[in-house]
Amino acid sequence: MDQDILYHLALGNESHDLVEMFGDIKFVCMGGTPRRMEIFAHYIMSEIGYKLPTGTALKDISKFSYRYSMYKVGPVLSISHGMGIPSLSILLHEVIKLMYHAKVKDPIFFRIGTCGGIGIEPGSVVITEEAVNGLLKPFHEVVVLGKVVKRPSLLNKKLIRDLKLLITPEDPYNLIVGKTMCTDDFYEGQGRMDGAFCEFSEIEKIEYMERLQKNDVVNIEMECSAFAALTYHAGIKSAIVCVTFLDRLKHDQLVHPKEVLEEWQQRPQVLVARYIKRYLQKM
Ligand code: R2B
Ligand code: URA
Repeated sequence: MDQDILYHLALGNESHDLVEMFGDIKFVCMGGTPRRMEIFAHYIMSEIGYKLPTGTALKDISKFSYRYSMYKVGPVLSISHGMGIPSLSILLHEVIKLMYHAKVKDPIFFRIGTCGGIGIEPGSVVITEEAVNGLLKPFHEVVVLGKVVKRPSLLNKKLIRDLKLLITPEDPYNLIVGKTMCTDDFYEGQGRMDGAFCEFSEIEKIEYMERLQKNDVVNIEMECSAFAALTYHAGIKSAIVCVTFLDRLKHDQLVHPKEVLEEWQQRPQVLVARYIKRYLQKM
């Protein structure tokens, strides 16, 4: 296309010099909320010792899309993807095209997120080894021209191993590498009884959670299948690192205080920042 408008990012290849703006990107980090990704942008800036040009401040490049937030800190992009597969999928299409227009070679994509754990201590961090859909299959399915298109939701094994090695004895949490289930809903779709509707019993819920556990699912969130499948389809190395906010064998509601959840949310950021820092030091 001569003209490509990346509508949801408020960018375009004719309106912006995308090579000049993004040509040096090495890492794309995504997470659900604009606030978390702004905090990550500031954090990664101090971690990699990046200095903004004098007289400038970190700014939300996609502010005028009113959809997603995007911050650039040297070779790192920090972008919010919203909740669920549709929101993430729109963003990934446009960010993959952005990388292409900017002539970026071999970027690494991370999702740094939150999730519900199954039988693990809240505050634990999970690196997704395998992303499965609600039917426990390692695929992302999307209807294209009235037909189901099935794509494998695969993640980079070496990246998973390298991330796992970055935990230190001082880190106050468990790091688990395991299977993550992706759902299209936070309430009924994740077997919660506290939504506006619930048409199953507590026994059925517990049986379901135990079935997930028997199938080695350690956490549940709402984007992993699409994130893994679309990055894999594009030939982009990617990994998913999420902190668990609760143990779904015990609770449906998020009972921990906001300050505790905020502190936990930093854990995936710290691990991914360590990876980025080491990678850049080796360059
Ligand atoms: C984790 O948290 C969100 C729901 O609260 C969703 O985006 C996800 O995957
Ligand atoms: N995000 C989810 O998708 N589920 C949870 O239980 C917590 C965070």
